[in-house]
Amino acid sequence: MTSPIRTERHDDVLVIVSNNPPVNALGAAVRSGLEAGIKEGVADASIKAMVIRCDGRTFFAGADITEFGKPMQGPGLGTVIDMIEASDKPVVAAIHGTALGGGCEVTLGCHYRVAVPSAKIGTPEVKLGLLPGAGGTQRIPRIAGVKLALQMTATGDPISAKAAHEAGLIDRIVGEDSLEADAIAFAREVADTRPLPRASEKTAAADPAAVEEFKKANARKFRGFDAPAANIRCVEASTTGTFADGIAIERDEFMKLMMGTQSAAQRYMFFAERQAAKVDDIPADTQLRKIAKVGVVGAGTMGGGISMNFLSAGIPVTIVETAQEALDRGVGVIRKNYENSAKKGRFTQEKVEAMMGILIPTLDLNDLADCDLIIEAIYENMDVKKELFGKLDGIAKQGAILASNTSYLNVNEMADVTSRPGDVIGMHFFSPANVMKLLEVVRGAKTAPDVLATVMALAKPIGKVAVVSGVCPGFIGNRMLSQRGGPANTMLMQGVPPERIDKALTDFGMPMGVYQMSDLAGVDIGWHRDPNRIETIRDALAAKGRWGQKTKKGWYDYDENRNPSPSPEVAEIIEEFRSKSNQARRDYTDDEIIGALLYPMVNEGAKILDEGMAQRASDIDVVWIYGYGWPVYRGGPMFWANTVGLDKVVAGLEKNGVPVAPLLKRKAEAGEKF
Ligand code: TC6
Repeated sequence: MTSPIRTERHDDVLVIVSNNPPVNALGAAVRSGLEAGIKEGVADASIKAMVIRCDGRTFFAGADITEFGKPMQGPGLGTVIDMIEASDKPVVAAIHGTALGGGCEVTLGCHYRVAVPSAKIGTPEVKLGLLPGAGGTQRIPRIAGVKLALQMTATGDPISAKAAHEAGLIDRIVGEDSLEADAIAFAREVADTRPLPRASEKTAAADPAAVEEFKKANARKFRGFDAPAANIRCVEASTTGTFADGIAIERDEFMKLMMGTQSAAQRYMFFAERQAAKVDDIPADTQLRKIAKVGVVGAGTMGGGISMNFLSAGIPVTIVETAQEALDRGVGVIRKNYENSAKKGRFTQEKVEAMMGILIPTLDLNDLADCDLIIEAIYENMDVKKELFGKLDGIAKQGAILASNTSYLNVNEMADVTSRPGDVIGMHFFSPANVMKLLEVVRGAKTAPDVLATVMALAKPIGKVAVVSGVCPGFIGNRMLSQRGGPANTMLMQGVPPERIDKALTDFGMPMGVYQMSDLAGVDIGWHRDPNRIETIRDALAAKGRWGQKTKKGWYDYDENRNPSPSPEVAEIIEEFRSKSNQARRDYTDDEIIGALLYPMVNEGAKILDEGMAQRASDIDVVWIYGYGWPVYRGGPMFWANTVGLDKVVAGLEKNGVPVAPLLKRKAEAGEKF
């Protein structure tokens, strides 16, 4: 097999080039090749300096994640980097694209770094539940200080070439189109400079105040995760001992994380997210339809949020409402959201104007005639939606895609009122639609393959993670969510207070509990609005005006700042219902609460898989991570069920009298996983 690494001689400079598509991951062959390249440069007396660069779209984007968890082949990355640094001839990293993780660490082992202006550099290992374990936690603080090292390693967010240059991580910004020539010229400039700057020989100054401030500022973000604290410990260690001491601590912390469930879950999610974009029965080279202009029907919360996704990506949007006032309100909200982001420094006011400049508000549905994709975001009523689809069928140009943002209705019924059911699809955005990353793409019975492929491909430029769902009530996410209401109510009736149920879920890592979510959405949603008809606890709360956060009381009482506290009135209402029922009191541990609420969801996930409504278990996990804030370090409900043990899940369901899905039962009996 030919090596992905080649060397090219430019007089007295040896250029070591990696060509390992798609992202130049540092797999075993790349590491061996790098080692050989450095040896060649060191041994050749006519070579005075070396440059490391990559072909293709990016510098090394990190270790090859597919090798993790398997026996190591070839030289370790840390060994290769140490060897680069030990070279007695200067080595220059020539960076384009994204120098990430191990790729960033390779640059830090080099004596010098040059980068094109568009390059980014970062250590995203924390997002895989890891840390930069090839010396990154020790070299970054020694070059750029503790503060930036904490930021880069523990948040994992990359920084621009400009910021890296200012911090000393990049020595020179070079021409966007002349990276190799400029890197070679730079290598010649420094060819005779001695001593060579070696990060491992520098010291990092302790900065306890910066560490404390950083921990405090990120406490909420890091809650539940193991890796950020490990990154912080390693960076702190860079200030207290020798480089070798720091490396020993880094190794130890790295191995602990690598063996743990959290990193396994986070690495699984990395591939799950990318896998979700693929539709098994549609070839990757399917010709896509061109989406240059989008129409959105409805300028309410959903329609506005959906429009923002396209405007932010530079795609013009025609937004339609039925009344001027509603249209003005919707457009006003979009502008306000953008201006708030501009105030926070996310982009400039000019960018706000540019995005608003490609938004065309109208009251005339006929203005959608030139749109390539039309998404309806009107209220959830099948008759109204069908009527709209009938009209759109008469207005939309040939080849336009007609999409519904419904969260549970049957997309096939909408498709069947048109003369072009192949062009109809579901695009279920999650609220707030401009923020939430999940897009459930609902494949109707007659949806054409190129329509599905086009919508799946569109997700990336608008910043969404798309998952295909078949047509079933509530699709993947809401269908599973609906399974936890019943068990939660049973627990209430057995004397478990709502705040205990919610706390078990938030301690598990969910952003909110069942009742906090109900208060946020509105207790009155779907309520029959007859205050005299009180059949459920929810009816009783709604009849008393306890509609949730919007009325400052729902399942909880809320203060001026929307801080919740348990409500004595709610406790009384629940007790009244409880005493009238025949339910005996039952104590639940937190684990039992979690089992009672989440095992039925896993059970439903198994049915969804068995029915072919989801392509794969990992797609279900992607839905839950990006649509409902399931803690990524637990890997989504199906991955989590594997870690619990499917036999235990089955036993828990049976104990609570829930019929077990055949697929779940089969897998548990066979000792298999999802
Ligand atoms: C590390 O370095 C630890 C070091 C310590 C060692 C001791 N490995 O995202 P895309 C695949 S940990 C293997 O769609 P983009 C990806 O699965 C690593 N495969 O492209 C996909 O495959 P598919 C730290 C990888 O242009 C294809 O490449 N580094 C890796 O949207 C294209 O990927 C990171 O965490 C990898 N490292 O984004 C960076 N990376 O086509 C991870 C990608 O079969 N990577 N693939 O589905 C990224 O963030 C992005 O891939 C990107 C490019 C920004 C580099």
